[in-house]
Amino acid sequence: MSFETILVEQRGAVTLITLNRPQALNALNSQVLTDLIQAFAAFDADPSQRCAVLTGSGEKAFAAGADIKEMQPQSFGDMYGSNFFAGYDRITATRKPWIAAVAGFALGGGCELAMMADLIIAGDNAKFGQPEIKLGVSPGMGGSQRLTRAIGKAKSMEMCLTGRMMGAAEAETSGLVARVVPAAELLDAALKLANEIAAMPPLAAIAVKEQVNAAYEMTLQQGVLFERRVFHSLFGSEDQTEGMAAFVEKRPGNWTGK
Ligand code: CO8
Repeated sequence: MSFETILVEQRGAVTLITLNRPQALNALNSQVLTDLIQAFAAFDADPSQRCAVLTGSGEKAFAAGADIKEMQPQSFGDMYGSNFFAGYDRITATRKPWIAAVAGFALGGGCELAMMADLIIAGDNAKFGQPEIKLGVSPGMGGSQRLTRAIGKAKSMEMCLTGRMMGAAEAETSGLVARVVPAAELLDAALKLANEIAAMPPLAAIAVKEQVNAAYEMTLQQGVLFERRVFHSLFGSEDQTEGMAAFVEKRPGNWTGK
């Protein structure tokens, strides 16, 4: 499959998706969204693929935001009428796990896209920010919600109100990213982690993702009940039978995803 604005490559059970508009610091225009929707849908539908990595091209930027030049002439009617960028909801609906590997700028929509991932790994040169206020607008792809849930109100409010960028070290201590690695090692580290996740029983991986995401949507009591029911349901899978037998027999599990 070939795309105008992204590169997609299967590396074993891992799909690597690379934003590929380096001349515009990977700014997210409508074509990027169209391409990403197709790539993530193909990844989700392909049984040979177990985990994905989304990254930017080059070390300078993951993505420097939504494409300002595309948005500049738009009116309220254009934005509201087209439900501009609502298609990103289709990417967050991806059922299999995926990782954002962020080097350089992840600003505005770039930061918001990274936060749609199940987890972020950052290069030590990563810079996260929600600078939309400087353009007379606000976050629009989930930044005010996901950043606040990730790092808390005080830091999120400060970043969204001032556009201040947060470096990789602060992003790690604040809980925005899972891990920071030297920028030159970012892709290898992300692929290594993706392969580790890809080697897990696939139904359990989807179940874990649903459980952790439920923590953002439910009360504690509802979430714990949901978790327990998902746990119970995995006892209907072949991989549960295999996983527990493999433990008892002291051998690695052989997963069927059934
Ligand atoms: N959109 C379009 N083009 C961009 C963008 C962008 N977001 N960012 C960079 N570019 C382009 C530049 O225009 C430039 O192109 P050209 O050479 O043709 O002039 C090229 O990329 C390189 O950029 P710079 O020369 O500016 O590179 P610098 O190293 O000097 O600066 C920065 C890098 C600091 C990242 C700078 O480019 C910058 O500030 N970019 C804009 C960052 C920003 O404001 N992002 C937020 C955008 S708004 C947004 O994301 C809203 C999301 C919600 C939308 C949802 C709608 C429902």
